[in-house]
Amino acid sequence: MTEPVLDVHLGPEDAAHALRADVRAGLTAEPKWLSPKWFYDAAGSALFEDITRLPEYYPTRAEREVLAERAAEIAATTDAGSLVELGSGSSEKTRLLLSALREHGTLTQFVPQDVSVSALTEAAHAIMADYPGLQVHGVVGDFTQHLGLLPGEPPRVVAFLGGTIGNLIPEEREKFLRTVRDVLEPGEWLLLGTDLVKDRETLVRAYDDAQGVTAAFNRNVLNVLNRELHADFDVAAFEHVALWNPEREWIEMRLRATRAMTVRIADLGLTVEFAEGEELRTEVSAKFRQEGVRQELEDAGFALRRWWTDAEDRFAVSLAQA
Ligand code: AVJ
Repeated sequence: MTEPVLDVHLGPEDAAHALRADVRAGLTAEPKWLSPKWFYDAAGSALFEDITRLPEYYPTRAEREVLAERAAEIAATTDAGSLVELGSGSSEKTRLLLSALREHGTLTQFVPQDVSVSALTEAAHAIMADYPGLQVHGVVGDFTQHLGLLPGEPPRVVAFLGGTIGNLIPEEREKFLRTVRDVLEPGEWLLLGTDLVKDRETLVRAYDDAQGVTAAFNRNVLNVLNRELHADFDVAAFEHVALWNPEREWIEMRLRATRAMTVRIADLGLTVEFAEGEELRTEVSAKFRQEGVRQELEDAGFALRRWWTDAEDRFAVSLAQA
């Protein structure tokens, strides 16, 4: 069997270095924070998969509905020669797109990008098995850092799905969109998934489900720190918090210390104090409006060509052109 081509821009040492720098910055800041990047070890990725199947967590289903309905139109509008998927892993949605693009007849290459070599290799093999003749060229890297070197037969469609752009704060978003625009040639495409602003109840429930899966996902980041940095967080002593920030229009996930604690992060030579009730921010998940998305895309040099939502207007998929 043919092997997928893999470009590796990010070795295990880079990830370890980034984790250490990030954790030191976040845990010595006031208020304390951690990057959502570190949720996704094997256990965290499995918990996220569980989240996507929760009754309260509508974004995955809503986005899938839009893609299922619009995949053929995406193919016809873009004539894509390659599909580049940033933060790949959402294999089911990828297949909706690949199938429609293959059917349309223009697609020769799939370029999945992810931070994890193992996830990428596995996904690449599965796709190659199901799409004979499709060239798969994986890129191991961080989508906020290694976009300069995106391969792909033109015209490329860069897909950034799931609403993951909402995990970036506005300044990071601006930089990210600019970078994507700069690696594309005029006429190439960005397919962007964004969760939409809606009533507080629906939003908070999606991030604080009845079964406590999101709570487990949130706390798991402390397991990651305990294992990777030899920290001694008492994970059970932190409570899951999800709240809607109406000014910023984003959901914030936090971990609240239920008692005063001293935590040692051995690999950083760092000791961190938590007061009882102190909250550590672990994620922002921004929600969007059409005019905001249009403006951010324009500011980055894209033109919004299509805007599609699910039947309940919960989630949007934008097709923008460089
Ligand atoms: C995969 C980043 C889009 O922000 O909704 C799910 C992650 N966090 N539940 C999101 C997540 C809590 C998810 N993204």
